Amino acid sequence: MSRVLKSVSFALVTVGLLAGAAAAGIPDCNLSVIPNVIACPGGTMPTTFTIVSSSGPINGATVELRYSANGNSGACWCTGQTHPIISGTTNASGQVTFNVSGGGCLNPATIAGGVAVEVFVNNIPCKQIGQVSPDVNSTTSPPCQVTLSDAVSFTGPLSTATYGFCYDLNSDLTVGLTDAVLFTTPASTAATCP
Ligand SMILES: [Ca+2]
Repeated sequence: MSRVLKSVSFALVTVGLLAGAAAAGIPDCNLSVIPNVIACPGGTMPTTFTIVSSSGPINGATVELRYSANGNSGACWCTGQTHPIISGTTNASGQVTFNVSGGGCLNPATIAGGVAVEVFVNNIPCKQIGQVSPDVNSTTSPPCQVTLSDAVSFTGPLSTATYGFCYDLNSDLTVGLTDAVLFTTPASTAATCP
């Protein structure tokens, strides 16, 4: 290989490495796993996102749930729960877990303005999501609580496996046994704000 060719190939490798390094911190929002966030009175239901770039999990990324004005006012917030922006940091597996303490279903398809929650990763807008909650019939002021009326609302969709945005607690686009299992503990313990 001539000296010129060596120089060119070295330069190309360098450019390639730099591009890879830059891409490593930029989220691939389609490859990342970002379900609807679950709010539960007392914050006992975790929601985990997995943030990846084209070269794998992103460690140490700042992930923010930014509630729109209508999302913020439409939810129930337990006292002490930070909002309308809730922030977390990914671990080495690219995972960040939120335990939102509150209630209310925020469906982007029915909320005024069409935006409930925007997910930002390192200040990059990544995805618009909604919020689900076992406290589906929520008030907009604490104490948020899972009560009989919530159980009554969940019973129909769960027993007939009928899809509804607010009853799909695990964001798999179906309503079924997994959602029923998730609903059981907050319902049976009448989850409420601390
Ligand atoms: Ca489901």
